[in-house]
Amino acid sequence: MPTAAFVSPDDIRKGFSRAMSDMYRDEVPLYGALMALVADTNAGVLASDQGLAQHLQRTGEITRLDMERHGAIRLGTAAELATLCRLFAVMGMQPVGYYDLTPAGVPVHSTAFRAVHEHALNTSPFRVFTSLLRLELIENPELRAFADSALAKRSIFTPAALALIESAERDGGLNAEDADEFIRQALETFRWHHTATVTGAQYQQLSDQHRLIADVVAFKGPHINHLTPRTLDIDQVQAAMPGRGITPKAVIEGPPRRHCPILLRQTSFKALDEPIAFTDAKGSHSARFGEIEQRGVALTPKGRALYDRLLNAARDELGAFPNEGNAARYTQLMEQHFEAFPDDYAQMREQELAYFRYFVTERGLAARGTRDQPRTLDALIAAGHVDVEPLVYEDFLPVSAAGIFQSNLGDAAQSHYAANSNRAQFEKALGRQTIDELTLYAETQQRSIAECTGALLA
Ligand code: OOG
Ligand code: NI
Repeated sequence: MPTAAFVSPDDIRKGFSRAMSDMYRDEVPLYGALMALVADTNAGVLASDQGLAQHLQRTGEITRLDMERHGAIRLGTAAELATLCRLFAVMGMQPVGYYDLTPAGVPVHSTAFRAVHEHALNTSPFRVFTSLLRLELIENPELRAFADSALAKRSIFTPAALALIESAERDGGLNAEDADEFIRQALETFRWHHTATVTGAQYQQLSDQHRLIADVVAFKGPHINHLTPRTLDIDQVQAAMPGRGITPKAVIEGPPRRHCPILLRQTSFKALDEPIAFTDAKGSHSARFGEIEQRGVALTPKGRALYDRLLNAARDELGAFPNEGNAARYTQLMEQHFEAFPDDYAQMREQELAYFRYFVTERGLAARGTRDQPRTLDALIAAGHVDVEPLVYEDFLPVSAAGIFQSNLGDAAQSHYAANSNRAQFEKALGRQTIDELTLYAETQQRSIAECTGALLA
């Protein structure tokens, strides 16, 4: 029997997220500069936009904004993914969504580990985009065998981390002392290594096959490759980046700028070239980059279908991957096509394009039980007894992710893989099913409706 009370998984995640951010800031100073820029921009936006400040207050997002970030790692084997899934479970993070990046020429498939309940998300929204390399896509059999054996030799978790995962699973949690130790030990898996496990020539061979394959196979562990803060105005940050010595990629991924932001907009700066000691020579490797993002309302399947259709139409008309040369035209095409997407929360709600949360107002409470109190949700909203707030998107976008991968792998030549998307194979490696993100949004929306009707109409 445990002697001390367990620390909640949400608090372990919060502590881990802070520890990861501190480690990354020490290792990549430009990340510190980006964090400062985002903090300044967010403070400016909140000061000038009272409405937005109030809305973030109501949903609880205001308290999580400063600590909100996501990271990304790339794993080499099914066993690594399965153990990582158990490690994240100790922090209340579950695999949400399945992303196939092979159509974009990146030989991985991925999920996002994150908290799933709105209360847990407000305590710490920390997420990790986690990719598994698809070794079967390496065409050269000798190179594939070499990659296989290099990965089989490494062990990316410390013995103490493994022991603490087991005790958390066995006892149902960790006490304060163990939780602190768990955070220290888990952090080791994500640390950067200045030494590679292969020779310079082997690294080159792997890299010639795909830069990402070298990034996974040549190192002791899956170093965190970026940590992304959330901004309230991505265009402002993008414009201010050069002034702080940061060069952003040419286009912002995701939807165009709107009054009512939808889904997710992201931009990044290029990976740094960092010195590496191979087993026989000195060289360099680039993997770590910086990214920022702005989050908007989560879309229903109908809204998402409209988003995908408009995005594809704009890209088809551009006729090429967005890049420096066609960035202005791309922005223009995106704005033009997205005129077909209502830029108004009330319309999005009426047309069932997005998810919302509902909150009881003071007026609603005061009118409770009175004779002419409205009896339906729509009537309660119209009477000001219930407020409507957009439900924030917590996940990722495959086309955007591919754009981020590509800009940082610096791959001019796009590779194409014939392989099909393979969720079943991914879930077999993971040791469980991934959670459907749309179900989570629908549940959060439903809970907030039940709270309102429970408080006002019961
Ligand atoms: C992950 C790239 C995807 C995002 O925010 O979409 C990503 C990686 O480069 O490992 O982080
Ligand atoms: Ni990212």
